[in-house]
Amino acid sequence: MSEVSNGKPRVLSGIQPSGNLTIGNYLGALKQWVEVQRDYDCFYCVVDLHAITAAQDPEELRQKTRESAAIYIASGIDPELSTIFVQSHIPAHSELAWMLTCMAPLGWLNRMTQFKDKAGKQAQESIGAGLLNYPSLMAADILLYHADLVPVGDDQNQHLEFTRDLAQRFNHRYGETFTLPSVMNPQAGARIMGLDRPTAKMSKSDESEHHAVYLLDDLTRARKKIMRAVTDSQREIRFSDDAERAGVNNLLTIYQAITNKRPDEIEAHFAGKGYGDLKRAVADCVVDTLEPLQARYNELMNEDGYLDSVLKIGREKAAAIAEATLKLAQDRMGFLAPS
Ligand code: AQP
Repeated sequence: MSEVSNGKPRVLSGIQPSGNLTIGNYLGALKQWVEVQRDYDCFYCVVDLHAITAAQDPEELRQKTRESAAIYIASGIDPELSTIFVQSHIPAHSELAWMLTCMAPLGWLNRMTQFKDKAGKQAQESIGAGLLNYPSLMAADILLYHADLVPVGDDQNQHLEFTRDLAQRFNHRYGETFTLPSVMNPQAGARIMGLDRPTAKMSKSDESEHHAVYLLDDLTRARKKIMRAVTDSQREIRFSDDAERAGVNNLLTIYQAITNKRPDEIEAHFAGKGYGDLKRAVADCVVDTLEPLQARYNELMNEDGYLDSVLKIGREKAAAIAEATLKLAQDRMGFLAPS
């Protein structure tokens, strides 16, 4: 049931406004979103319903939601080409999520590594049920739009598999209803690691000061964080899967993802150079990426009414598609239509 609009297959993706967006979010998600928007009918949402799977301060959540939408545009998402909206503005996400939650086996949910990682950091009695059900909501986000492709960092691949399995289960039980989506990871940057702990994924909710470069970091501060990144006691600058060399590998990956150069070209470029040279080169290309993004972001936040109008148009476009899919799924499941 893939829906093709203007002859283009459809893309859907989102980011949680659960903190300050990082260069991990940019390289794993936003950069690919921009790259596909001419060839696909793209829907990009700020997934605030996902953000509340961890406690959020209400005022901060509201502010981060607007901030995230502005960052999407400042990163190069063109509202004329792509549909940008806020997840909670479309009630169909919550409604379909409940229907899918009722079909999701507990065994599948319990196997999700993101759940195990996040739940593992909390006392058993304080783990919210939303954290466990997160993948059913993500499945609803994707299936409502009959998305063909979902561009994400590789930490989300297991949730994509879950979405496909759940869609198949629904289609098998109630008849063809949902499109099975495919995952799309970037060639480089699918998993950017913490600058202070290069064996852990860079996360916007990590509280350590030198863990992540945020997209809205002051440029001097961003540069400092990279110059302080953990490396190792060796000298050679080359890509490696060795855990002990994770810091250098991470810096090279950031460089590769931003410059789009080949690994062999990059290794040749740094041959005979030191870690200080590598860090300076990474800091330069990160700052060159952040500078125009921040300038555009500041303009957008000062442009009265523009962001709200983008989100209003996005909501209307998204709602029309989401509501039609929800109605179909409700009908298939046997809900009595209101007269
Ligand atoms: N470190 C990363 N490297 C590459 N891609 C990443 N993404 C996140 N971190 C990295 C990608 O960014 C998109 C949005 O992620 P999300 O906000 O929905 O949730 P997340 O994956 O849990 O990201 P965070 O930053 O770690 O958030 P918190 O700390 O709130 O849990 C996704 O495409 C993700 O793959």
